[in-house]
Amino acid sequence: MKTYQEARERYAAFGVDTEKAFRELQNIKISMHCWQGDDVRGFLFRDNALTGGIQTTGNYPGAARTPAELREDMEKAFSLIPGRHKVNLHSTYADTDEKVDLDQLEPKHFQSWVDWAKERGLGLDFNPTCFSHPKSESGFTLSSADESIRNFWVEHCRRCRRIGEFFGKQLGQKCVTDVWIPDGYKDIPVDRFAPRERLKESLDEIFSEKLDESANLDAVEGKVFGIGSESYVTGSHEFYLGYAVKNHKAVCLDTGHFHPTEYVSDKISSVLLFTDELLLHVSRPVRWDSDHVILLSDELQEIAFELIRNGLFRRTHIGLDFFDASVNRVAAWVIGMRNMQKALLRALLEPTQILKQKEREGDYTARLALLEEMKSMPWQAVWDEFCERNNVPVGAKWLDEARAYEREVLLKR
Ligand code: RNT
Ligand code: ZN
Repeated sequence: MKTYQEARERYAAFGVDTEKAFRELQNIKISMHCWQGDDVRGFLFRDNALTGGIQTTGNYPGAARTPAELREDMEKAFSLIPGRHKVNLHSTYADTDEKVDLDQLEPKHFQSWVDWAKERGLGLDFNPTCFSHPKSESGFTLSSADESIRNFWVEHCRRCRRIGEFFGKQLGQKCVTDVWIPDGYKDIPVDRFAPRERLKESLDEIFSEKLDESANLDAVEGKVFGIGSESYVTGSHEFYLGYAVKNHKAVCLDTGHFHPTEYVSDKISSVLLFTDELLLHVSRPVRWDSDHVILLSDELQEIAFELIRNGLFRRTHIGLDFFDASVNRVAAWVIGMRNMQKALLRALLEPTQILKQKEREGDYTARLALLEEMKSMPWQAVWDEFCERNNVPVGAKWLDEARAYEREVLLKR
């Protein structure tokens, strides 16, 4: 493309090699969360309401009802997204006719997912599902004061790790198994210590089993509050940061899980100084942890800069986490995945060495001027070229394909 050649030359003038950026971007996998496809319902307990203080709103037609439909939808999305990626599963997305509860799950209940992932060259990530279940109704799971409840969830998480390890071994790429629990109090508690002490004990039990670290990576995800846990969340960020540093686990930073004036982009460099690997749940909070589809926003861009500028992407697992039921679900995936990639590409096209040097020299004028000039460099032409080379639609053309799929498949459900 002529515009690409021009863009290539303009970047080259700053010492940036667009071809190298392509090679880097091609190798960055993003974990596409299955739960956008069916509003976090899963297949094990179709009648259970979504609980745990998270919520989907909207009733856009066409949500997947079976594992086969969900896979078909994700395949459609992947056909519109450049590169080869991973799929993030929750335990309730098991594909089985057996009536199994969460404390009985085994790798075999996910065999069809593994077969599919193998066939498509996809990786898999995994999550225990400590919500939307009668045993989480009290609002407490791993930090419950009720021993039998706590044991149930410990057993669930132990099994999930084994399933994660199975994924990793079968697919020859590490599975990230992320523990998030909704536990917390609506109103101000008297004892903030005891639930956290119990959560620590539960995690110690869960992680006591040694698994193959090249196949499974444990991550722990905190948050500041949820619906129904406005005053206290057992698994806070500080709790998990401490736990992860001490026990060599990965922290999961979800971009919707902090006070609205905090930026996850500013946390990455600190967290990765004291932990080996990081998991990101890229989401978009609107006034609360609303899990809107991610935009190509300033903060998404800043996160991408943080990952690229110091090579931290090599120790970071990028996953998406949003669930919007008011728009076409396949489109939601495509918009989110492509936005994440666009942000990474823009970061890869930055003349970072020049900027760092200006900063070291204290030339903040040049730093500011160049950063602003970079915003109007022709990165779009480079992105289009990347899409073309990956045989996926350039520009808004993907929407026509998503619409055709909606007419032919989704609206007939
Ligand atoms: C909830 C957490 C968690 C979930 C998924 C479905 O606040 O972000 O990651 O969104 O497990
Ligand atoms: Zn999350």
